Amino acid sequence: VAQDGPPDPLAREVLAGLRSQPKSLPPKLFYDAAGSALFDRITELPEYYLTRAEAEILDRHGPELAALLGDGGVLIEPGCGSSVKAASILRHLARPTYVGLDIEIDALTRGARELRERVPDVTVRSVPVDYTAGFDVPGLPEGRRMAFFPGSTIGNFDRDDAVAFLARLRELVGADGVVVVGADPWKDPAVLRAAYDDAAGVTAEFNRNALRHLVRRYGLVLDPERFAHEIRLDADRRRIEMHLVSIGAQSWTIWGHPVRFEDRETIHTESCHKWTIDEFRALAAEAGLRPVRTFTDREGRFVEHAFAPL
Ligand code: AVJ
Repeated sequence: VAQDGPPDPLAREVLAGLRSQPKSLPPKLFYDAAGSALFDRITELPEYYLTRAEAEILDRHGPELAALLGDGGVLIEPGCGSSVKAASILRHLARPTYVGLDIEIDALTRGARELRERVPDVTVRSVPVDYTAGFDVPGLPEGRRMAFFPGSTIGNFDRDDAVAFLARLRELVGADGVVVVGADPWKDPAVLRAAYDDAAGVTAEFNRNALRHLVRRYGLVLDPERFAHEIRLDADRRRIEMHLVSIGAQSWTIWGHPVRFEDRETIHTESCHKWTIDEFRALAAEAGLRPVRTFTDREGRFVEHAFAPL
């Protein structure tokens, strides 16, 4: 089996990342069922302020966001996360449609069920697609469109890719559409570091789950325990990087290809960009979007941006 080369597109991406210099893995690898459960635990950690701050914003400003979409509107969420977030907008509307895009069918099904419980009036469509690989969504119903990309997931993209992704969302919603994006701005490095290197070690487990996922999904022979969780802050690039650091030198054979690690060599598993409000607006402008509303939580830790096509 292992000698046959990478069996699917994800495996090809994994192999390419591990054979490049520096080594990397795509952050979507975190999110099998176990990783999604770990992420849910992260959102409840005292140090991880993002989810609570955004929930406060959506709770308080849900009606205003809903007004930007309007009754009968279509909310499209790439990578459907917690249905609570979409519900905080949709519950203020009559006859809304929700369209979830996700690679993990389980996440889609669970999200759809939970959303129907929270918003009885909603029509739910699920589209199984890897949105990071580009997408089009055929047969969308009539009505104004809002693309909804909460949680600071936009931060996983490098700047150029974030611009390209926002431009795609702008096209998806059309001239009278709205693009709503949650973004976590740069702040005190100690606060950022703690949020990504929590005392209970949940984020470390989440990071290692990228490798555990590979072991479970493809039967690869490697030991996730021989990698340590490491966070790097890069203030100039406005980002936090997650790495897995090799403990000692090691060699694996992955789908017939040798992959060698020197002692302390790292796999870059995620970047989380932290653009300030102005930086993010400048980035969105390059994607052909202009700010219409900007909401923050009371402590100013998190930002929900609403944009319209220029
Ligand atoms: C799901 C991408 C928003 O960047 O904060 C949490 C992922 N990584 N802890 C983030 C994550 C480490 C999270 N996003």
